[in-house]
Amino acid sequence: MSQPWWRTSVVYQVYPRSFADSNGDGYGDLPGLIDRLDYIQALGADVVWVSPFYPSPQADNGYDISDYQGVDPLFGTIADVDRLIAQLHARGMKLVIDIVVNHTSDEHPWFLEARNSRESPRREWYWWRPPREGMAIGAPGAEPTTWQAFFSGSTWEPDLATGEYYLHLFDRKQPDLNWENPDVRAAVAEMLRWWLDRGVDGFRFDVINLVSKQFNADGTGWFFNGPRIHEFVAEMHENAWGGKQLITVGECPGATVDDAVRFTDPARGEFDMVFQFEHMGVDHGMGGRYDIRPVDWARLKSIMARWQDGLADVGWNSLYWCNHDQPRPVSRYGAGDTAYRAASAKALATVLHLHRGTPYVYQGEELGMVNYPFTSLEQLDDVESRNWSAEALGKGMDPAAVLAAVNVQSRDHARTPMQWDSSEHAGFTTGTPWLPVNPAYREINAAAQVGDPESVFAHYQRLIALRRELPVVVDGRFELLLADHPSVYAFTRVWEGDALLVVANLSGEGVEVGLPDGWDGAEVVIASGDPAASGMTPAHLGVLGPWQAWVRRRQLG
Ligand code: TEU
Repeated sequence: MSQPWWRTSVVYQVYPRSFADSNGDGYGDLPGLIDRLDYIQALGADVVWVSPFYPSPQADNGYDISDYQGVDPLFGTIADVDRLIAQLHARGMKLVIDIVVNHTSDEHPWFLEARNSRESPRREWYWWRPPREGMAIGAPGAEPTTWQAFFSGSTWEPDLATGEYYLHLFDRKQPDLNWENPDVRAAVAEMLRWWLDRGVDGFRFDVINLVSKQFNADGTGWFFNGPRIHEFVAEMHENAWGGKQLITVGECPGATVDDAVRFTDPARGEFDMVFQFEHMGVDHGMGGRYDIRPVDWARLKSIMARWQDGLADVGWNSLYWCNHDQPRPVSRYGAGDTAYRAASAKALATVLHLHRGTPYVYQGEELGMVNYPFTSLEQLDDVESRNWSAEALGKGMDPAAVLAAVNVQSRDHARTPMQWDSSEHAGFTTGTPWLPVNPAYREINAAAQVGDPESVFAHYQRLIALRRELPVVVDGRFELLLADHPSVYAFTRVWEGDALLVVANLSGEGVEVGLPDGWDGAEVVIASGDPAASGMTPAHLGVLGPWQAWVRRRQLG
């Protein structure tokens, strides 16, 4: 059987609102993206995933959709999508669109109809429940379950007009669709087929493992990987794209390796890969993402290795350090704003791209963009950060501590405008950008890096080219070395006698480690950082400078 095309692909994620503004309104748009396709192509990515551009009240920047088959005027027109598809295809590239069907906007006509009356024919498209026995709607504790929403507060919003609560796992403006209802599932499949007819090549499914809910009348239940999840996904696959070769990725918070094997086993006909979250939780404490812990590399490596092993024979991994929901990796895991910023961006990229799976590059990651230095909570736009800050302040948390937490974790770090050049607003817009441009833009921008062989951008180009060149990068078996080392990330990849050794020092201090024999004199296929900066005599391979990384290749005898 021929291998699916996406096994050699690298996906570039665009958050359209922050990528490139063509009309000076301060918001990025689809024509702006089309103007920048040469840049993405030059990087070497062959698939572009675009975050939602559909009509939306923008309560969650488009992840609250009020019409699945249109384009918000903020981003352009449906003709722009057609042009985007045509221009990508002319370049041999593909388009992945973002499908958000766990919930709609509360302004979607389906929900407006559903909330009209208890008898509405659309009522059962959403989750409606009465208050607890003997309690008045809206009274504290009357909610049908004690579930907490991802964006703070209860998952249940009282609808006083009809006397029932509706379920929203995210913001109250994002009511959850009821997938138990076959009409909902049929509408989703029909919508997906409509986009396939327009020429899209794949889908990224937002929080798709939350669509099956176990809701018990006694107020217990759960919604991660619910009882019918695999049935729902397989049915959607069959009805929407059965028999077609797409690229599909399911975003699956809370999924285990075993869940992922089930989701991505080709024989089951569900997804090609999932976004898992285990490695994103490595700096979160029990209190969630704003309960911040230092990054523990030994733990992070063991998580990554477990996913590599678990999907080695069946299924496939997606590989990412960041996206529009995560802080910038250079600030989170790397050297931040220090002299080693670029070296750390290269080391992190080297490690990630040499794992087995499909790498995702989030806009600006390829430039080593950094977190925004927020000085006041007023500057935040992100609904998650704003709701969490309000709740934390309400509970009496010290405002300075609240600001410090969002300065590490806010989703807005990923959402400040793309840094194209050193002109005003970093070349993102001629107007006033909807979120301020990171002050680091004069130093960190695309114009300064494209064409410079020493740049972070050039390093990403080399890593992406290597994947196309060497089957061992795509298929090689992964073996973690130095598992307990607190800062050195080292592993081998082996495929039919072709072997790679990948070594990176993820710290600002020189280190010395023992590496397996036989690699002295092996061909260096990619390298970054300076061994001499270790302060030690680089007498052997295991002496590494700060944030130094390299990949060596040899044939096994
Ligand atoms: O994110 C779902 C998700 O679980 C997290 O990444 C989430 O953003 C949260 O911050 C965890 O702390 C997806 C989208 O990627 C995100 O942008 C949306 O806000 C969310 O679903 C709701 O559609």
